Amino acid sequence: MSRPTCFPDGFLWGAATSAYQIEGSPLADGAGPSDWHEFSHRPGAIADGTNGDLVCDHYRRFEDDVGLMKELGLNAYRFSVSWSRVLPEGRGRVNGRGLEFYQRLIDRLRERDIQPHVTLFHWDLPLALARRGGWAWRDCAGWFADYAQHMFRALGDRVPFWATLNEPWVVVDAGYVSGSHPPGRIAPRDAPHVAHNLLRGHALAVQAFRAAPHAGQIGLVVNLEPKHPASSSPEDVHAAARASAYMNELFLDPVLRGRYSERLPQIVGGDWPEFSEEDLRLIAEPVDFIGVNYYSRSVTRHDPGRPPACASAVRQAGAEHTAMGWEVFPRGLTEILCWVTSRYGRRPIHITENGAAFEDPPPEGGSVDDPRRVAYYHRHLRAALEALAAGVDLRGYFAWSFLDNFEWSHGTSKRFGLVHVDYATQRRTLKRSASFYRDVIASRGAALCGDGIRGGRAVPSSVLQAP
Ligand code: IFM
Repeated sequence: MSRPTCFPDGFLWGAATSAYQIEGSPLADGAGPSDWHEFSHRPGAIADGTNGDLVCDHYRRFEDDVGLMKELGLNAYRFSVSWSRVLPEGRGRVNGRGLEFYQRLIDRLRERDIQPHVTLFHWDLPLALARRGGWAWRDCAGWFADYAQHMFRALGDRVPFWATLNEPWVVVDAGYVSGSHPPGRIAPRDAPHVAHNLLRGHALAVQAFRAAPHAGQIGLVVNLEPKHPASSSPEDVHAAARASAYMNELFLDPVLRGRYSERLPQIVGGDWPEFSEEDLRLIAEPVDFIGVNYYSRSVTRHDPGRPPACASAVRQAGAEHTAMGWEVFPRGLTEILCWVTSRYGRRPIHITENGAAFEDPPPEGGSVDDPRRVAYYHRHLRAALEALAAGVDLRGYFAWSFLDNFEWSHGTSKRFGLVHVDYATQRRTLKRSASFYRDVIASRGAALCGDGIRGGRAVPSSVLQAP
């Protein structure tokens, strides 16, 4: 196969955000509270004491933000819908004004030839449902599908791409294993049921989508990372395999292979519940694409003190790390895309998130100088090209994130944006990574080849070396 030096026609060039992370005004115009609204106001829950009350004020500034997207040359924008804006109690009564916000956003995007890529659940669960047990409650799946159906009816004629769930693994792991996200519990016995109900909700929503004629496509978004053993000892090799089963196979195996990974019982101490064949058939409802969120790899060692996979990550001395402490490892993107393709068969993939938080300097002269983020994007986009060369059916790339935003339990202290946000004045400033990405998009990737980039300043070749 000849080596592609640019991305195919029709490739989605996007950036991504999520509702609670950027919108602000969480209770405006009849919206109900979400579990994240409640959680972020708990004393001590968020590292820097911030919350989603205002953040980027996107709810009121979305028209200007769409203008900025156009300036970058994006042809797609991935965002999520706040379930409790549309259904304040999570079910039953629809809040027309909440729905209108998304209708107007989508209309503005379409006027600018930017395709909406809509995620239905990016972690903010209506508080009314959370109080009844959230995803640990079997009925939550049905309520999610009902909400999805409202969205398909209202917007199905103008949304080409839908994702049901974003990173369900984080909902399980951070919500029920580490307790750093709502409901903030350490309840590992609930974790398999939460995972299963998320999958049932996903599948019921896909069925609802298929039940009416929609021209669009629907998929699931998962976060994946290669798990590399810290040593060649059998303990570490097995630990890496368990960690991969827990993170990478937990959701994709049942959706794409019709059964849970055979390694899961080892992970939950032989306690993986017996789920019915009927549920498993439902969960395997075919999807149109898989969304992959990629940030880093994990070098893994055996660690009996770290359930459920009894594995922990080892920081790589000498490697570059982002402000999140995540190793910069571009080759891992190629590796994980090839892994999906070989384990589950060649199928359309969107990179639905990829990006990095760094400690950026303040804006100066109308720009923010973020050379490390420029290099991060440069190297990961090249890794995406490598995946195409290896035969992966890659259809799109979404930078995380369009704007600096509320990074969950870290609050606004971690900045992932292509666009800097001054939270006090709400002023937006394009970072140099945004100009770089604009050049890549304009050249369909050709600007990635060779050492330099057109437009902005060149990236020194030393920065672009392996890994
Ligand atoms: O900010 C998050 C996003 O909400 C989900 N994926 C990972 C991002 C960075 O942590």
